[in-house]
Formats: sequence, structure tokens, C-alpha cells
Amino acid sequence: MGLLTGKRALILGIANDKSIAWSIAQAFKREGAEIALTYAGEAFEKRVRPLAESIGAKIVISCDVRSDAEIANAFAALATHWDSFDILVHSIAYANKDDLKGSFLDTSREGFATALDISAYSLIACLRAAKPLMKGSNPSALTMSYYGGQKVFPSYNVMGIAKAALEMSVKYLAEAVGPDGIRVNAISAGPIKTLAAAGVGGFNQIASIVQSKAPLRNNISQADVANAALYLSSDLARGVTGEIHFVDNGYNVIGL
Ligand code: 0WD
Repeated sequence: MGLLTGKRALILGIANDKSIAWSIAQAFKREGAEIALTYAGEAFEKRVRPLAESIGAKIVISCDVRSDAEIANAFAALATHWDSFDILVHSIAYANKDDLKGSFLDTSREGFATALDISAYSLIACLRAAKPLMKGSNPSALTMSYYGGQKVFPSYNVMGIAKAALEMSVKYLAEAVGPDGIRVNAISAGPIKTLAAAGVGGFNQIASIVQSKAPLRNNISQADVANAALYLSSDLARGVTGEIHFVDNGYNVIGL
């Protein structure tokens, strides 16, 4: 028996085989879950379909979270396959490249709205659409955050504001859907080289400092995040909701 045997998981946010969401999908599959995946519009379909096939995920749906219509269509499509599911994983973020370098003071109105919309509001919209289907025992929603939502990091800029909004949304959502038995948590992951990370101007600097200063003197891997995601999405974490759980080799406890 795996930790997720008998559970169904919908995973949003696979861009390629380096994505944190892909590691989570593989770990969930290994522990017995049935998996459905979404991709962020047509450009991503050709990369996500082969990955889905390799883990036997038959449900692969387009869902660009900027659009309410796409979200509604995605969950309607999901409902034709599954009458209920247990686990929602939201591993999505986006900001304009220009807003992830230079001075935070130069953040534009449009750039601010885009980052907050895709990286924070989308969790609320997706969970609202998912809720009618999340009626099994111990359903769980999980999102991905970064310490830049709590402290200032070079070039993380508007994404830090989006992560702060995302983390507070996790807590308000935990309260909003707790009476329905749904848990909502976030993992605050250390820096990992992915497509999204490549867009952050200060990424290499951050990763090298984490490597030398984190208590465990290393950077984390996608698999480290996936294993924590497994715990938070499983019945082991039945009493855990509204939590921001660091998977960062301890970096966040260091003051200097
Ligand atoms: O160091 C890192 N890589 C960390 C990432 C440290 C801590 C947290 N995170 C977070 C990210 O902020 C994000 O929330 O983890 C989450 C997953 O990021 P990732 O796995 O590092 O990056 P990636 O493989 O690029 O996946 C993010 C994906 C998008 O990729 P791109 O690179 O195209 O932005 O989010 C998806 C897309 O697949 N995405 C969307 N999905 C639906 N609709 C949209 C959209 N509009 N925009 C982006």
C-alpha cells in the first residue's frame, strides 16, 4: 500500500521535466495515486503529454489560469472523468521578466497585476472550481511558495509580493474551506534550477549563498519538495492546515 493508494490528484504547473510539479506527480504515482495533469495553454501541451503518458496519467487538460473560462472548462472536463478527487496541487507562478530584475520601485501597474493574478489569485479561483469535486475523505490543496514572500531577496521583487499574498491566501482559504474538511497548505521551497527560476535575475547568487549558509550546507532538489508534498497531501497530515512548510535545508532559520 502506498501513502496515496486510492486517492486521485490533480496537478497544475508542469512546464517540463525540471518542474517541481513533475517531481510531485512522479512521487504521487509511486505512492499509488491516480493522476490528472493540466498545462498552461497549447504551447505546453507537447511537453506535458509525453510526461503524462510515462506515469499512466490519462487525463491531461488545458488550463491557463489567467482565464475564468479556461478554469471552468478544465474542471468541467475533469468532472467527465472523475466524480470526485482528493488532492489539488497548484505549482504555478509568473511575472514579467522585466519585473524580476532591477529596482522594485520600477514595478509597473500591469506587471504587479499579472504577477498577483497568475501567482496568487489563481489558487483561489482553482480551489473554488475544485471544491464541489473535493468531497472524499481528507481532501487537500497544496501550493508552492518561496521565502522571498517573507524577506527581501535580490531581484525577486514583485514575485515576493505575490508570494506574500499567496501565503496569506493559504491561511484564509484554510479557514474558508476547513468546515468542508478541505486542508490548504503551502511548501516554501528553497531555490531550485527550473524554468521559472531562470527568469529570476538573482537566482544564481541566491542559490550559491544558500549552499554555503543553510544549516544542511546544500540546495534542495525537486524530489525533496515532492516528498514533503506527499506528506502534506496524505492522511499523515490530517491535522495540518493553513501551514507554510519550509523545505529549504533550514536556510530560513539563519539570521546572519
Ligand atoms: O527555485 C524555485 N524553482 C522555486 C519555485 C522556489 C520556491 C518556490 N517555487 C515555486 C514557483 O514560484 C512556482 O509557484 O514553485 C512553483 C513551480 O515552479 P517551478 O517548478 O520552479 O517552475 P516551472 O517548471 O517553470 O513551473 C511553473 C509553471 C509555468 O512555467 P513557466 O516557466 O512557463 O512560467 O507555472 C505554469 C507554467 O507551467 N504557469 C501557468 N499555468 C497555468 N496558467 C501559467 C498560467 N497562466 N503561467 C505559468
